Amino acid sequence: ADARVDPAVEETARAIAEMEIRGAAAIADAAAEALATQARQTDAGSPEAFRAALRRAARTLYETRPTAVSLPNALRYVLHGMEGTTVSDLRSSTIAHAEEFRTDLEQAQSRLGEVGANRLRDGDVVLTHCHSTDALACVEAALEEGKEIEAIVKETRPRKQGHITARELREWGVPVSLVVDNAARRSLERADHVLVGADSIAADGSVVNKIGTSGLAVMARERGVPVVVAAQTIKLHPDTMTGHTVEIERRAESEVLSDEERAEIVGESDPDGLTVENPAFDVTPPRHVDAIVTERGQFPPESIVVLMRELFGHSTGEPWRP
Ligand code: RUB
Repeated sequence: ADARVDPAVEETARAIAEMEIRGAAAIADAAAEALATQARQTDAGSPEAFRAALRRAARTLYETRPTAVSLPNALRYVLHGMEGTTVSDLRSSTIAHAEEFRTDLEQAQSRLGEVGANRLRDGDVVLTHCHSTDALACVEAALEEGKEIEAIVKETRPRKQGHITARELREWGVPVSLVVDNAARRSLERADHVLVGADSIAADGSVVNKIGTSGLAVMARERGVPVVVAAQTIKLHPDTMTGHTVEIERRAESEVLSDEERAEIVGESDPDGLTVENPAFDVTPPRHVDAIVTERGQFPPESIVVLMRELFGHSTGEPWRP
């Protein structure tokens, strides 16, 4: 009975934890791929050992980052697809489900893009935060329809994911103004939409996304600029239907402050007197969100729970528990 986690799964987990693989959709895709690899590589002698190996792999992946619900949703989808009474049946059903998940993910994103593109008019300026493949899918679809789109891209400290967004938009020929995060309110003067992604969406329509999204949404409301959240349904957080909250990841001080910078601030004072808070995400309340764009159409945030019940009514709890 070999319930060892495959080295390739460990490597995917490391890459997610260290943000070489990042963004909710990419994390879900990599996790499903890793489970398929685990299924292929496990030389389990019994169905029980096979199941145990897959559950351990899922747990290893689950423990990397806590906020993007696409990760447990992906793990649950693949593990629930593990069917059969022999190792060989379990293996093939798991691999098939992982592949199905990954194909669906890609198709959902392109359908979502077409829905989101309907909101964008020729000549519009979108203001983005962080890097979201779901948000960019809306821009891409609009471009394919022949619309001209411009972008104001927030740098997104401390990890500067705005650079990834800017690079992708430039590849598509979109004119990009890169701005520091502090320029958000001023930049809203010439924005037609705020367009962001999501890591998790709660049952009340709250949107959990990169830190800074909620402040941006408040300012956009003040300026009368609509806030559009592009999020495939795997971003819906089923546990929030039963009152659980979404855990906000806190990341290392080193992302914000180098050792030298710390030493300079602290000087001769007690080093414990300086702490760095580095939450990676924040919560935007539904009243500051104009629309959630999914592959199933566009929803006002207050009614997203209907979709959540339909799609995830029975899937809550830790993914490796039946
Ligand atoms: C990424 C982030 C993105 C969402 C959506 O945070 O907040 O907006 O994950 O991305 P991090 P996508 O860089 O910390 O992972 O639409 O690609 O799923």
